[in-house]
Amino acid sequence: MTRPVTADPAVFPAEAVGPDDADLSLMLMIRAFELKLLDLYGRGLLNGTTHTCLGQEYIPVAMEALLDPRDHVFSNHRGHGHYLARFHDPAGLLAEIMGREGAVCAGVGGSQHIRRDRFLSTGVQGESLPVAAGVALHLKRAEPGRLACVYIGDGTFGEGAVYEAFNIASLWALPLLVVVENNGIAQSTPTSRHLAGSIAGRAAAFGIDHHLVETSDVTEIRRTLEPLVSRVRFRPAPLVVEFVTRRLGPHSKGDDTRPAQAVQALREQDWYARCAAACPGRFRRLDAEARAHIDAVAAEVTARGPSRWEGAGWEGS
Ligand SMILES: Cc1ncc(C[n+]2csc(CCOP(=O)(O)OP(=O)(O)O)c2C)c(N)n1
Ligand SMILES: [Mg+2]
Repeated sequence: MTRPVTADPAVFPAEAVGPDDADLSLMLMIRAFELKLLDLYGRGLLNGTTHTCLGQEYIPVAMEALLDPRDHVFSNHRGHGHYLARFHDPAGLLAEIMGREGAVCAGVGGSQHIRRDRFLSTGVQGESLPVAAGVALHLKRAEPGRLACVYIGDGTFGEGAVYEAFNIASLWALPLLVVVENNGIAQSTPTSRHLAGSIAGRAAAFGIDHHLVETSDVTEIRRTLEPLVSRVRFRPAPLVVEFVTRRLGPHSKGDDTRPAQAVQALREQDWYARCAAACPGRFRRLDAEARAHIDAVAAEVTARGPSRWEGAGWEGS
C-alpha cells in the first residue's frame, strides 16, 4: 500500500514520510543527472573527467535551504550536486561538461571549474578554502549577515592550505561555513589510512566549532543546523559541519577499487533506498519524472552545436 503524501506526523514520523516533493525531486534530479553522465561517458559521448556525487545528493539539497543567494558557495571536484541544488540548471551544466552551446562557462570550465554569480568550483583540492576565507572577510566588512560556504572532502584535510585558512578564519572570526563531505575515502585511500586524529580534533585545534551530521534526512539536518548557521552569520565565527556520507560511484568514472560487497553495503544505507521504502508510490512517480526530465535534457543538449568562448561575454571578465 502506498503511504499518503501528507501524513499526520503523529502517525508517520518525519523519517517515515521522507522529504517533501520539492526536496525529493531535486535529490532525484541530481541522481539522474549523475547516472546520465556515467552513461554518456560509457557511450563515448562525454570527454575528459567527471566525478559524480552519487550517494551525497542530499547534502547540498539540505544546505541550500539554509543559504541565501547572496552567500558565496565554493565547490570542489565533486560539485555537480552543489551547482544543481543552487541553480536547478541541468542543461547549462551538461552543456558545460559536454562543451555545447548554452554552457555555463562557455565550455572552458568543464565538470570541475564553474563560476556563476556567487558560485565557484575548483578541482584543485583545498584551493578554495583560503579564497573562501578572504571572501568571508570581505562579507563580514561589506555585507554583514552573509557567509561563505565551502565544500571539501575528508581527503582534502591533507592540504596545508586548509589549516592556514582555519587559522585566519578563527583569529579574525570570519563567517566561514566549512561543509565536509566525509565519504570515508579519498580516491582509493580509506579515511582511516590518510587522516590521523579526527576532523573534529583538527577544528578544535583552531578553536573552531564542529558539528557532526550522520543522518540523510534533509528536514532533520536543517532543523539542527539552522541555529548554528545563523550564528555563523550574525555572531561571525567559522563552523565546520562534517557529514558522514557515502560515495556510491567510482572516484571519477571507472576507477573504483573497493570490493563490490563493500559498495553494496553502502547502497543499503543510501538515502535513495531509505526514501523508496518510506514513500514508495510517491517515490516511484518522482523518480520516473526526474529520469524523464534528465533524458530529455541530455537528448536536447547532445544535439546542440559546440560552445564558443568568443562572443560569450567572458572575455576580460
Ligand atoms: C592539490 C590536489 N592534489 C591532488 C588532486 C587529485 N585528486 C582529486 S580528488 C582527490 C581525492 C579527494 O578526496 P576527498 O577530499 O576525500 O574528496 P572525495 O573525492 O572523496 O569527494 C585527489 C587526490 C587534486 N585534485 N588536487
Ligand atoms: Mg572523500
